[in-house]
Amino acid sequence: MVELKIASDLVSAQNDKNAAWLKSDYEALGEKFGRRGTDIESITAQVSEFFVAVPSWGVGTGGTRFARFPGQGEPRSIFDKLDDCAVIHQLTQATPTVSLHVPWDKADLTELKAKGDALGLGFDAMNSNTFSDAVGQAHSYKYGSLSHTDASTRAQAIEHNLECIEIGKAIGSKALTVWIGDGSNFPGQSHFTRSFERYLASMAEIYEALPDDWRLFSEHKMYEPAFYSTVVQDWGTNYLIANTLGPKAMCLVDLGHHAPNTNIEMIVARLIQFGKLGGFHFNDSKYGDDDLDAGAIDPYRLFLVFNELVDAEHRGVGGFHPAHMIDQSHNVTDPIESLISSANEIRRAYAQALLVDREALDGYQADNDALMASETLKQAYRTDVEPILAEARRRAGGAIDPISAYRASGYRKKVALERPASFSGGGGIV
Ligand SMILES: [Mn+2]
Repeated sequence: MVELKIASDLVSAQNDKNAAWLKSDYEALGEKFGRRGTDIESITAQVSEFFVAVPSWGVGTGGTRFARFPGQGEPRSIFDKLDDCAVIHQLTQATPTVSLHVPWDKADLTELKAKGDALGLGFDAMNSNTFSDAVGQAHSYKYGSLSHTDASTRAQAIEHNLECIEIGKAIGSKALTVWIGDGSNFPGQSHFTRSFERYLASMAEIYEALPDDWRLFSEHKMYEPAFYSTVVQDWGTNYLIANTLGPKAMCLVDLGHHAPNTNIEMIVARLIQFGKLGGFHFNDSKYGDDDLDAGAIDPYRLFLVFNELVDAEHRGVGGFHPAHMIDQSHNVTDPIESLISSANEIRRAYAQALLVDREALDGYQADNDALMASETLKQAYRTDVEPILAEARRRAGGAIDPISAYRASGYRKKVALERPASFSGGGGIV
């Protein structure tokens, strides 16, 4: 029996209030789909099977380089974080797994696994941290980690990643995500070739220790914390890494880690074509690595990314199972509400991408009919799929209107009584 953080009576009562409009809107949408030969039930079934992992670090309030303003009732430990993640999954039925960050989430492994089991949560990719110094570690990462000029610092960073694999094995994870802050702030500070050689040699040792049924995700980022160059700066370098290491190594695309206006959906298509798309860190951005909520700034771009994923599914691309994870920082919202909203936005983009008439699009592409090709995508994107998302949640036992249900539950006020405000750092934005 899964432990529920929100009383199921409350969710039912909230759903009763919304049942009438949902029934009517879902039927109307089904009718509309019927006229163009699309079965709404098949779309709802696919959406119901689409899941995204919540980041443990996302349920705490983030910060900027300038300040962090703590929220009410922030989680004090990984166990509190898991409670918050369980709320998100209970209401959305879209986030059954949590991605952990070590050493932030270090805990007794038996207790960790038991807590996940009790809440009905599994564990997604493990995230290592060699971009900040843990208390008491022998060598500092100020000048890098896996690519550091000093061999003992590199060895320490490798060892940390091996520890993450061990922790992940104990709790049922199947992937390790490596993001490093390594790079330089001044031209000439680092030797581009030698630092990348050192990085590749370190990653090869981590790869060597990876169980056969695991995947190793490398994550590129063009700047920050290094402001002149980063060792893994873009998808090309990321592809070289995955290709050099071997079949278990794949590229992770964090939507916020590119220059403004970069055609991310095209990067996604290229990585799919060459079998190296490992997965995503979903978020949104306006200027840089803003870590805003998925779909908050440019929902059309999110749709276009999903358009590539659905296209690959449609073409039956072999061995295609990208990991879906959220990676955001919440500075001005209740993190639980932001993550509920983001999980819904990600499902929305998926549902809309499922509605693209692929046969028509193929035809317009063959005829070089640019306008109608674009209209075909727009027609799917303009469809209000909220009744499908809400119906998928309702059928799975979630909330028709999850944010209202969350607010009505008083969960935040309740945990605020048990959890004192924390002014500590550790925003954890990777
Ligand atoms: Mn990320």
